[in-house]
Amino acid sequence: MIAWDPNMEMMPEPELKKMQFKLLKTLVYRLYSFSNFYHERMDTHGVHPDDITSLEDLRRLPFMYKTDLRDGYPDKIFTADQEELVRYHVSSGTTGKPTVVGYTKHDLETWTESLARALTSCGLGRGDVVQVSYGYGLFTGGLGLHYGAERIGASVVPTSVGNTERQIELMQDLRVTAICCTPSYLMHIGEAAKKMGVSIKNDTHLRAAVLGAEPWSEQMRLRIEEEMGIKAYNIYGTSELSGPMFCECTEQNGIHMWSDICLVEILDPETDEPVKEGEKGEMVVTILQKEALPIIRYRTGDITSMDTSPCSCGRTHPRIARLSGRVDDMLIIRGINVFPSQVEHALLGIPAVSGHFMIEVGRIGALDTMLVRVELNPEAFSDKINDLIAIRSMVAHTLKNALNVSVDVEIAEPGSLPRFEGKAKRVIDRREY
Ligand code: DLL
Repeated sequence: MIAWDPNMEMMPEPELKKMQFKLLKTLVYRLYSFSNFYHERMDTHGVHPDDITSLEDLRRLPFMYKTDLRDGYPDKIFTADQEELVRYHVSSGTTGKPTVVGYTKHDLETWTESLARALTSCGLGRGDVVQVSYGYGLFTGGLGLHYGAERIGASVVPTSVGNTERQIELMQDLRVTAICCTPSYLMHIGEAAKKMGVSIKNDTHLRAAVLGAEPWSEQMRLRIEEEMGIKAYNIYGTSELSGPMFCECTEQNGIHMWSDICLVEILDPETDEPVKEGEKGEMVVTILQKEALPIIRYRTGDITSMDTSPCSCGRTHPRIARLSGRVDDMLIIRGINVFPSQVEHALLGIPAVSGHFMIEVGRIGALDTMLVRVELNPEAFSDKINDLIAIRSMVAHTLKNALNVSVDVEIAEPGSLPRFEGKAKRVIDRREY
């Protein structure tokens, strides 16, 4: 078994727990002393750093939500000065404002090391040629995996997303052995390759894929592995935690959550009580070592279960199961997180449209589609087709700007979309994973 950091990855559990407690205690004292946000939160919650006397006392600390980052936009809750920051990444917020994550040099180092462990645990290393087809830029996927793959000594092909035919040519010409991208983009690459008369299985050197950033199923894994003749590994992370960080090992039996980097709780989202091991609940994560944007008890919204039994790979860090859904209504469209509340927020800024809308999500081939049906106000509605076309393209433009993803727009007559008596159900998701 090859591990990137064997001493850490195979540290006996009691030692790991001791380390976690020390890190937690230090973190809480630091934040209470230096962060107004955390100081006030802890005071309001009636908890003082002295109250943290064991790992279990983590539960006494207040939760943190995505909305806290949005409210702190752009950097109000950072605990490092701007001069100490070496990177920003930005992801979708729940409404108008995105969430910004800052990184110090140390934060980037921890993130890169976690990815070096992750990629090594999928059997990759020096000699591999890794094509990074996650988006580069504000999204954490591209740059995160780029630095992780360089760290393990692999040769990186930084293709980012798009230009699919060229990606396939490069994959062949540079003898790419591993690809990192969303599962749906890999399926799309597979389809495009077929059209070009290229068999990924027979005409390339690809042997592994590191797939994440959106939900995918065990059936999809089997299909990808069979069709492409590769091993497909599940990688997880969120921008608030730093980006992709946690991954399956070659046992493909759960995602290892590095215990020196984070503390994981699985809670019943209704009662906030921990569920039993193996039962599903919302994953709540505390990042133990983060300088610029500390994260304590972050409600990820992701549903999974935990397994603390030893993994046959020898790693002692607990594993989470494949994610099985979200507690909120966040959608992931072509790798971009979209909240229906963002759609509503953007639409309400357009005087011609009423507050009634519906979202239909589907898939053509391997690519996600999103259609937003928008009802117009009676005053804005006209039977002149050109007027409607102009409104439609204006709405599509506004939504693209707000969501960072192109959507189809259909204009609906006033009064024609469903009205809801209880909770509005505005999203129809027809995708199969
Ligand atoms: O998607 C980070 C990432 C990049 C992960 C590349 C893996 C690979 P965000 O854009 O902030 O960050 O989206 C985070 O995506 O809360 C999950 O709901 C979903 N997600 C991420 N990985 C997986 C996965 C990146 N393996 C949100 N399976 C998370 C299912 C995933 N959902």
